[in-house]
Amino acid sequence: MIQEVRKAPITCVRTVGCLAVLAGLFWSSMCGAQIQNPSFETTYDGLPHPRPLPSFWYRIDDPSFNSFCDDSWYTDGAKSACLFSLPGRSFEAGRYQCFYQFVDLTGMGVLVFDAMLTGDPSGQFAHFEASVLVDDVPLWSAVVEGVYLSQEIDLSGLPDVYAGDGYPGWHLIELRLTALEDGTFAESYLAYWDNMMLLTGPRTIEANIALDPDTLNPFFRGRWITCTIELPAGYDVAQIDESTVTLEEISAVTGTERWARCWARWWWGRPWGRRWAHANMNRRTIVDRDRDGLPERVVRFDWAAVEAIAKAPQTTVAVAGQLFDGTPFEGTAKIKVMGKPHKWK
Ligand SMILES: [Ca+2]
Ligand SMILES: [Ca+2]
Repeated sequence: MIQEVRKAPITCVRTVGCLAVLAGLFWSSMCGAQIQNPSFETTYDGLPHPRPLPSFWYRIDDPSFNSFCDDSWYTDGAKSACLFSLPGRSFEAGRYQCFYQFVDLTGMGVLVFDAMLTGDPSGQFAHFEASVLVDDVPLWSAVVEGVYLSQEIDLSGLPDVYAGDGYPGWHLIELRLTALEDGTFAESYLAYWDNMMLLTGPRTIEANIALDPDTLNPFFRGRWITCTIELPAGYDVAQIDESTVTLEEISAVTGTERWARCWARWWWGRPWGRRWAHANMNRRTIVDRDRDGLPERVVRFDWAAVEAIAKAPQTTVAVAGQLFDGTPFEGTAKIKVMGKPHKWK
């Protein structure tokens, strides 16, 4: 149960104070480019009520919210940080409470964290939004009950200087719980945060995967499952390194392999034929089957190998790989598996 804090109303602290910024800069400059207390294991007794709060994290309070660190949920160490709404208090849309910290993100590519949204006592999260902001811009948010593990925020596009502080490389990371509507709610709504990490490598690109066929029929077995890989706008599918593409543990058979050579076999043994066939096959491995303007790369997987790992009635499989510059991508697709009639079993 969430115990309401019955102390004097909190004065909202809505200014990012210069002292706080300088203190953060000073401390972090001693410790290098990292988030201080990223797993929320280090706490202090905070006001307005003695309650464990995360050390090194500043906060903006609101009298209708509260926050703490404890062991009621965590994914790393033995504690996490929690922002929550107080039951019975009135809210206006847009009001929030947050933790924030200035961090030197020089050379960092990805911010990774775990989060969990829940309600007390029913367990159903509602009316509020949990979000992670970088430089006051929400780059991740959730409004649905659940556990969110290994969430990633791309930091690679950040400008060198955040206008809010003016120090090159330094940026504001903020965890926030915001009311989405006006109202008074009998339950408390909680957002937990834990296990924040900064990674220097590129983020994993979320790929859109389609399989053909996407349904396996026990009365028919083909040679190949065709897979199209679509990347978000700004990424070039021609940069996908075919040799790295896998469906679970199954390696892709790619455009320059035997399946693609078959149709061009006549050309294969002729002068210039092999070079022509390679060029033409590579062109043919880029399509736009869903006609959304984003090209897709075609690879194939061995039908029998996929059939061996697909379980009825449906299996979700991960297709992953890398671009030539090492940037990883990953996406999932569902394979339906038709059951055999009873007399066949
Ligand atoms: Ca922790
Ligand atoms: Ca497309």
